[in-house]
Amino acid sequence: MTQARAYTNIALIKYWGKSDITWNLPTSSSIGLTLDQLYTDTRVDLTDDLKQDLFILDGQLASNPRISKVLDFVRQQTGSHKYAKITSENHVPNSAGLASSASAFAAFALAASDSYGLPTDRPSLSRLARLGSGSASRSVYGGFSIWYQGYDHQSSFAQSILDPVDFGIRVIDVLTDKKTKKIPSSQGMQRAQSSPDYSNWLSQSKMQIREMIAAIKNKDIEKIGLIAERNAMGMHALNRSADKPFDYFAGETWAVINDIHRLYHAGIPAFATIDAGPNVKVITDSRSCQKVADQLKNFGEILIQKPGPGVVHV
Ligand code: 2P0
Repeated sequence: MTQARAYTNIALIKYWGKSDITWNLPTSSSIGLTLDQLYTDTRVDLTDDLKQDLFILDGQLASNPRISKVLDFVRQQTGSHKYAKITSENHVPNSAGLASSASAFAAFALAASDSYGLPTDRPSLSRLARLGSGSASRSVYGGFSIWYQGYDHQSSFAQSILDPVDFGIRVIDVLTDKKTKKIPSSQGMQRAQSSPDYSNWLSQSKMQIREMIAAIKNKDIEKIGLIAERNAMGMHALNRSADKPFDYFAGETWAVINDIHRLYHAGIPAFATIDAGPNVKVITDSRSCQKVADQLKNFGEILIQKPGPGVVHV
C-alpha cells in the first residue's frame, strides 16, 4: 500500500486544447502555480483477489475510466496483471465545487507508480499524471511549474520553474458558484479549437510563456498577474467565438472582474484568472490579499491561498 498527497494548481498560462486525445498531448505548453489549501489523498492497494480496478472516492464506490486508462498503461509498462483498489479523498472546504482532477491524478501517479514499482522521479510522475488529466502534470511540482507541450508521451512532461516560492504571491478564490461546471474541460477545449482565433491564441501563448518565466524569475507579481489575466481572457474569448459558442462566465464573474479592475486602477495589485467555470481567482500579493478579500467577500466564500508543495507520500 502507498498513499500520496497532491495539491491543486492554478494555470497562469492555460492548457486549452489537445493535439492527441489518447496520450493527452496539449496544443501548447502551460504554466501553473501549485497552491496550499486544496488537496487529494490517494491510496493504491494491489491485491490478488480483484477482478477489476476498484475506485472509492470520498467513501463512495465511483467510476472513472481515466483511472483504468492510467493503470492499464502502468500494467503494460511493468508486466503486472494485478488490479488495484484506489481510495481517494478530496480535501476541499465545504465541498465548494473545487474538486480537482489535477490534485487527484498527481497523487494517483505517485501512489500507483510506487505500488507497481515504476520510477517516481518527477518528470516520470508528470507524464503518468498527464495521461489521467493534463493539468495534473503540473501538480506533481510545488510552486511554479511548466508543462512542456512535447510531441509524444516521452517529450510531454512538466518541470519546476521555482519552488519554494520566495516572494509573496497569493491567489484568492472567489466562490460565487459552487455547482459543477456545465461543459467538461475536454469538450470545451475541443469546441474552442474550432475558433478562427485559435492559432493566434497559440502564438500569443508561446510568447506569454517566455514573458511569464521572466516575470517569475524577477518575482514581479504585477507582470505575472497582467500576463495571466490576458492569457485567461484570450482563452475565454475562444469559447465565445467557437463554431458552437459557449461561455463559462456567469453574470457574477463579470461583476467580480470589474471590481478587480477597480482595485487595480486604485493602485492595488489584483488580477483575474478563470478556468472552466464561473469562479474568479485573484492573483495578488501578501500585503494586499486581506484588503482584496474584504472587497470581494460579498460575492461569496473567499479562500486565500499561498504557493503549495509538490506531491508527497503521506
Ligand atoms: C489548465 N484547465 O491549464 C486549464 C485551464 C482548465 C482551464 O486543464 O481533459 O481537467 O483532464 O486533460 O486538466 C482543466 O482540464 O483536462 C484544465 P483533461 P483538465 O489548468
